[in-house]
Amino acid sequence: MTRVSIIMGSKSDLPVANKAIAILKRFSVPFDIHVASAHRTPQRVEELVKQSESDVFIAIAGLSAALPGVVASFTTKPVIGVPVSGALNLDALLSVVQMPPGIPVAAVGLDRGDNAAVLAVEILALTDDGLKACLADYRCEQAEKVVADSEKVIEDVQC
Ligand code: RP5
Repeated sequence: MTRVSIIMGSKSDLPVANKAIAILKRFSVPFDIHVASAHRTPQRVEELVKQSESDVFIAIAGLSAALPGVVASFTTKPVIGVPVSGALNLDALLSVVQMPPGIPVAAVGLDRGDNAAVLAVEILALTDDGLKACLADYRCEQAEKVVADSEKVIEDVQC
């Protein structure tokens, strides 16, 4: 059974989705992924959301980026929206962030499919101690990398 459903507005959003996929695979979270457009295939979006068994949705879209909000309109499960960068950037970002009251979308930064997946894992970890422990390890790894990077920079500068 899938725990996270990724829906992207276009196949061209795949590089952003791949960042989410890498994180979900790292945490062994079962997921599915579909292309469905809020404007071009609204009925397909509705069907995918209503039929999904997942606990969390990640919706990825650029330009007017209605997809995360439309996904949220069809479910009371958490929806994480990922705005995709383009010529303007603020367009997709504001579309994802500026939801009307009562229908929230948890927005991450431009192209941050990775953060969307980490947030999805954090939501699932609320009721999963194994995932909670994996997230703690992940935080430690990130801290160790920063320290290692610092030591490398100091070493390079001194050469
Ligand atoms: C959005 O328009 C998609 O999410 C994509 O980011 C953008 C461009 O779509 P394509 O022209 O690549 O299909 O709906």
